[in-house]
Amino acid sequence: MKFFPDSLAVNKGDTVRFVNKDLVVHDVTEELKQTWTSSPLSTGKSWDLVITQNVAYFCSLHVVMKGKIVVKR
Ligand SMILES: [Cu+2]
Repeated sequence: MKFFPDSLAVNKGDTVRFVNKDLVVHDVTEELKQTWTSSPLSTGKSWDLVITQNVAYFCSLHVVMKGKIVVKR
């Protein structure tokens, strides 16, 4: 019931893979305006995101689950 790690620094253009290792369904949704979402990911499913800018995200199914990715300078 949490993103781990919940903060990550990557290079611009890197792909981040979110893997659901929990027993319940989660998603990855852009936090500010919900401009994108992974759609629901069941156990064992993964979803890739190419990082072009800093992003804050959350799980729209469990809104306390939050994380962020920052682009290294
Ligand atoms: Cu969730």
